[in-house]
Amino acid sequence: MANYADRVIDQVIARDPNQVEFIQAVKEVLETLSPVLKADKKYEENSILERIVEPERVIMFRVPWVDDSGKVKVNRAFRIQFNSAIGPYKGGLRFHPSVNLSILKFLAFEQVFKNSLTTLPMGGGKGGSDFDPRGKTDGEVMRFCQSFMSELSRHIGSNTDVPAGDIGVGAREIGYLFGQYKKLRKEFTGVLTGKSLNWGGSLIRPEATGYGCVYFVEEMLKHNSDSLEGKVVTISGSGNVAQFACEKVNDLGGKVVSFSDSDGTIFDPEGIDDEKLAYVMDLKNIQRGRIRNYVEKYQGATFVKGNPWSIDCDIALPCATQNEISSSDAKNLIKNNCLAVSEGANMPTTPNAVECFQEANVLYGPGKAANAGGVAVSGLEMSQNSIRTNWTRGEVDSKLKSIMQSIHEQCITTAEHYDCHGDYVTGANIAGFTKVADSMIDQGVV
Ligand code: NDP
Ligand code: 2IT
Repeated sequence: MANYADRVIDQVIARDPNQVEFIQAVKEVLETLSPVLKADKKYEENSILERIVEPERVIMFRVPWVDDSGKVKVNRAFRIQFNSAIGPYKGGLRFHPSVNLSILKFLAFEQVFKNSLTTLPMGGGKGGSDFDPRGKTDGEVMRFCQSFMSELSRHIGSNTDVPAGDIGVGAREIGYLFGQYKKLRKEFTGVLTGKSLNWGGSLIRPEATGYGCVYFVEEMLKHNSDSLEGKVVTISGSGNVAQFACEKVNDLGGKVVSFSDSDGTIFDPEGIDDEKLAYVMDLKNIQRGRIRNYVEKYQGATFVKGNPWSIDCDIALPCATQNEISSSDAKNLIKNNCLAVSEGANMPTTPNAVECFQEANVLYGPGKAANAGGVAVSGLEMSQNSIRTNWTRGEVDSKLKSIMQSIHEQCITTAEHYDCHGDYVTGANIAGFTKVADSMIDQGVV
């Protein structure tokens, strides 16, 4: 008879055969849990896997809004409240035309284990809509956000479910969402994170995911008696996570040579220093332009279609989206002697590509560990809101750094404990899982 994890994977596939991203994420976690499931039968006796793969609640709703020409548009939106065993649901909102139930369930499932690793009391959730903010005016984005929140506000709260940003949801969107929540509920609470500083946001939250991803790779290198100093780094994406990953690599003496978006990649062999990064931040965040504009300003750089994974590098930081490193990309990176991969994005590496990295002994930091800095500082924003205070930049940054160090330590010691030396995937999955699973057992069948 198939083992417990395989049987539950089969049930998930049978139940939702079309949810390919969700199935991928479930397999990735469950396939690494065998050592702990074998060592302690309580998980199987309590049907923990059957319960942990099923969201506690899925909310799906219509978002009608009016565009600038007066036409009524309709988008579809979701909030997946996946697991609240260790705290209120917590996780971002994604606005992107590709958004569907499978993608949000995979993201919410990942979030459960990621949040557990942060050491903070947060359950897992995710939400979003197939709305495409690209090419929309501020007024259109505002009306969409207001309509979205008119429904979502019934389902969230500072002690029940606290959304934040993700792809397509940044400071502008969080502002419009917060304004509408406050108006409808007549309360000023920490119901969203990633808020602006003037009205309850935390210093370092915008930087946190990118900084955290670089702190994580720094820990992996340190653990192998190496450092970021002088390393050539490729980064994909050019949004929030990519920008602040670049800033921290520069800080720590590395050289970033690429950014990308869904149109293609810019390669700057001279390195994207802080001045060029300031240009990219203005281009992407204020002008809302495309990354290809970079080569008009900096003549030494080139623009190519496709992703950055054929560029020579010591370190790769995928910071765009899921499944952006295929096995042939992984083979390219390995051929070019890439030492380490730290995932700023969620599930950017396909399962075959993960295998390639592990076989080639590339240091591979999976997203649920490497990009947990964002949600960790969201947790710190919730704490500051609750006690009505603001910590300094230095205070939040040093807490972020120690959380990333603790996540690295949990990965290493858990992998070691189960005889999987240096396997960050197994370490992260088992460490994230046991805290949530044990809490579910404590709380009974709910
Ligand atoms: P942004 O919206 O700020 O930036 C997203 C970037 O990724 C853009 O450059 C975008 O290019 C590119 N991108 C998005 N979709 C695709 C695609 N299908 N193909 C190629 N490029 C694409 O989002 P974030 O930087 O916040 O998020 C990036 C990743 O990091 C996501 O995987 C997200 O889940 C993850 N993450 C984010 C956290 C956060 O705190 N923001 C926390 C943890 C993880 P284009 O403009 O062409 O779409
Ligand atoms: O994927 C993620 O961890 C996020 N988008 C951040 C979630 C959060 O609640 O800050």
